[in-house]
Amino acid sequence: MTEITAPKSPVTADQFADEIREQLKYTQNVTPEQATAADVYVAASKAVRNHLADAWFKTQADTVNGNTKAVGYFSAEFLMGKQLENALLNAGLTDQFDSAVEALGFQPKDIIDAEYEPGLGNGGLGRLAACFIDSLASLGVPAFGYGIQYKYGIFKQTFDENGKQVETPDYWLNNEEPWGHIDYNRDQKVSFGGEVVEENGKKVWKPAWSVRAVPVDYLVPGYKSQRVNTLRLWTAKSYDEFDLLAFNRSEYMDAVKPQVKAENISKILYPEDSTKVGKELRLEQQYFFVSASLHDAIRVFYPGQDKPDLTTFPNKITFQLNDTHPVIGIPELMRILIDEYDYDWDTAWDITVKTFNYTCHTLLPEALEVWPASLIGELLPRHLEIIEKINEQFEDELKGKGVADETIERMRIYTGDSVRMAYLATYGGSHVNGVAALHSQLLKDMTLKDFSDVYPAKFTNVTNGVTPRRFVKLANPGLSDLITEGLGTDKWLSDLELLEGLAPLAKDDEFVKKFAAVKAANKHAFVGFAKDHYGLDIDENTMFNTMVKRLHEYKRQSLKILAVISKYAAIKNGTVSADDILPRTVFFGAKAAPGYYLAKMTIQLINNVSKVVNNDPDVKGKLAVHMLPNYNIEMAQNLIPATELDEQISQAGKEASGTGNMKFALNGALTVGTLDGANVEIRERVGAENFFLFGMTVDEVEKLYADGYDPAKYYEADPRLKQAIDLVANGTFSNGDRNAYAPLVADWLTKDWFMTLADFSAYADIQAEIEKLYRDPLEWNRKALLNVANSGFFSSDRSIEDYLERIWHTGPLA
Ligand code: GPV
Repeated sequence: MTEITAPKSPVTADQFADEIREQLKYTQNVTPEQATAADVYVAASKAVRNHLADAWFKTQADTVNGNTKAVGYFSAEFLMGKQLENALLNAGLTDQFDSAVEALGFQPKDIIDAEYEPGLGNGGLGRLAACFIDSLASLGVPAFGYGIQYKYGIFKQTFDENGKQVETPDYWLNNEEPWGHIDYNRDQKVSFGGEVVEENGKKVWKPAWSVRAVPVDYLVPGYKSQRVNTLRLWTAKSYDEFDLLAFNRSEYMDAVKPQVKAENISKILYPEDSTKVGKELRLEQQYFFVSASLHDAIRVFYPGQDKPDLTTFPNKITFQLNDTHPVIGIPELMRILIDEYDYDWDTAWDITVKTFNYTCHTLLPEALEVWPASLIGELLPRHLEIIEKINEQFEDELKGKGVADETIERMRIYTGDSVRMAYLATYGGSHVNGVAALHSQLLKDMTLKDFSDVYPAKFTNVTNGVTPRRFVKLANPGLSDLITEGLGTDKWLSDLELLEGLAPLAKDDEFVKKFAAVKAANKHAFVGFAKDHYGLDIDENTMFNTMVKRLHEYKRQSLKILAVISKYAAIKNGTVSADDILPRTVFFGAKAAPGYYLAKMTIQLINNVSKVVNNDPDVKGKLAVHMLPNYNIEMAQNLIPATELDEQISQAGKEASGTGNMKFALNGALTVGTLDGANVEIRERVGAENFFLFGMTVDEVEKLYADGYDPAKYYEADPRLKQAIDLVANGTFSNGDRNAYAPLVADWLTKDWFMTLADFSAYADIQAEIEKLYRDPLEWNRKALLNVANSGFFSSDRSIEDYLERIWHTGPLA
C-alpha cells in the first residue's frame, strides 16, 4: 500500500498569485490587467482545483487498493452552494487566496461573489446530500456522491406586479463552470425500452434506444483531512449526433431529434419537493444515473477485469439510497449481476441486499413514489420482470413467516398495477432509516409499520445534521471567531460537540454581550445585503424573525402570515398600546413547486400583505414583512446568522426532520416551534426553557383527526383568527377584490388538512412570551448562546458517524 499522508501543497500568497496569473493567461486567455472579477474567479478556482488534484488521486488509489469499504451516496439532488470559498477553507488556502487576490487588485469578497450558485436540488434533501459528502471527506471516509448534472437547476424565482411567483429557467452553465471536469473517457451506456426475449433459456433484454452517460467529476475536499472524494454527476449525451439521412433531406429538425431526446434526460431538475409526480422523464432520469453509477462502481473497484468476483462487491462499497428516487438501482443491480455477469438469482439477491440501504425523508403518503407498472414495463421491461420476481419471493417469505394474507396484500411491492418504491427499498436493502428520532419512530409505527413488524432489525434512526464549515464558519465568521476565543481553540470545526464548552460562558455577562454584538453586526450586514440584492430598506433596530424553507401546506407558512396579519390588525385598531408593540421585521423565503396552486397563492398573499403593511404609516417602525425572492444557499448563509427568531411551525408529525432548524440554533437564533421532526431533539438538548414550544402534539393531532376536525369552529372561537381571515377574505390584501384568495380562505375554513387554525391560538399566545424575553437583551442572548453551546450534536459529522456505526459498518481510510 502507498503511504497514507496525501501530498500537502504548501503555497505562499505570492506563489498562489502567480498560479492565478498563469490560469488567467493560459486557460482564460486574458492578461491580469484585462481580467474581471469573473475571470479571476475562474482562474482562482482552477488553481485551487489543481492544488487538490494530488490528494484526490491519492484518495482514489487508497479507496481502490485499501480494505476500507467505500460509501456510494445515490442522490437525485446535491444542493452544493457556491464552491470556491468552501474549497479554500477546506484546503487551508483562504489566507493565501485573500492576499493573492488583493495583489491582483481585487477584493476577495468580489471574487467569491462572482460564482454563480449551482442549484442542483430543491431543498432539504439535496442540501443534506451536500452536507454529507462534505462530512464524509472531512472524516476521511472514502466516498462517492452519485447524481445528475442537470443543465437547468431549480428555477429562479421572481414575483410579478401582483405578487405572484414567476419561474425562470436557471441556466447555470451559461457561465464558465470551473469545478466540474467532464470525463468523456469514463462514459457508460444506459439503455431503455424494447423487449425481453429468451435465447438459449436465458432472458435477454433487447433495448430500443440508448444514451451515453458521461461523468462530470467534482472534487470534494475534506476539512483539514488531506482527503478529497469525488462527486460524480452524470450528463446525458446522444450516440447519434444527428441522423445524416434526415439531414440530407433537409429535415433539419428531425435530424437532431435523437440528440434532443437523449439530452433531455439530464436537462432539468424536477422542481417538486416532497410531492412526486410519476412522469416518464423522471423515471428515465432515475434509471439513467443509477445504472451509470452502478457500472461505474464496478469499473472503479474491478479495473480491467472481465469476470470480476462480484460476491466481494458489498465489501468494496455500500450504497445509500437518498429517498426513493434511486431505488430502481435494486432491480438494476440484480439485472447486472444476472444478465451481464451470469450470477444465479440467489447469489445476486444476496449481493444486492447487502449492498443497499435506504433513507426515508418523509411521512407524507403522497411523497412515497409509486410507479405505474405499465410505465416501468415500457421503459424497463427486464426490470419489471425482476421486480415481479422479487415480489413473488417476498410474498413467499412473508407466508413462510406466518404473516396474515391481508397484511401481505397491504405490503406487496408489485400490485399488478403499480410498483411501490419505498417497499422495494425496504425489502431490497439491509437498513431503513428515518432522519430524526420522532420521524424514525413514526415510520415504524405508521408509514412502514407492517415492514417494521416483520423486519424490526432493519429499522434505525440517523438524525440529520449540517456542516459547521459552511453554515457556521463561512456563514458567520464573527460568531466563529467568538467561539474560538471562548473555547481557546478552533477544533470545534471538526468536533462540534466542543461547543458545550461555551455553556459556562452564558453566565458571563461580558461574553454574552460580545455574542449580542456579533448578532447585531450580522443584522447590520444583512441590511446591506438586502439593500444591494433587493433594494430593501430594513430597520436593524427591530427583531429579525425568519421563516425560510420550501412553501408547503404542512410547513404552515399560512400560520405565520395569519399571525402577522393579526398583529397588523391589532396595531391598526389600537388594541395594543404603542408602548407594548415590539418592532419586528418578518422575513419569508420560499419557492413553491410551479404546479402547486395553494402554495403559489400563499406566496401571493404574503407579497401583498407585505405591500400593505410596509406602506401603512400607522405601523411604520413597528412591523415590516418581506418575501425575499429566490431563497437559496447564498441567502441562507446571509440571513440565518442575522436572524433572532426562527420559525419551525409544521404540523406535528409532518416534517421528517428539518435542517434549517439546526442551522438557526447553531447561529444563535431562538426557535418558536412545534414538537415535530428534529425540533424535538433540538429542544431536548438546548433545554425547554430556551425554546418556544407551542401547538398540538402528534397524538393530539391524531385524536383530532379521529374525532372529526372542523376548522370553522376555531375561526369562530378566536377573534384574532377571525379578524385575520376576514381581512384576507374582504380584499384588504387584494385592492378590494374579494375573490383573490377565495380558494385559500375556503380551504382554511372547510378543510385545513394541516390544522393551521387549530394551532393558531397557541401560536398567537406564545408571541407575548417571545416579546417579553426579547425586551431583556441580556437574557435573550444568554438563551441564544445556550442554543449554540448545546447544538453541537447537529453536525453532519455526527450524522455520518452514526451511519458508519449503524448502517455502513465502515470508517476512515487508514
Ligand atoms: I421526500 N425532503 C425534501 O427536501 N425533499 C423531498 O423530496 C423529501 C423530503 C426533506 C424533508 O421534508 C425534511 O424534513 C428533511 O429535513 C430533509 O428532507 C432532509 O432529510
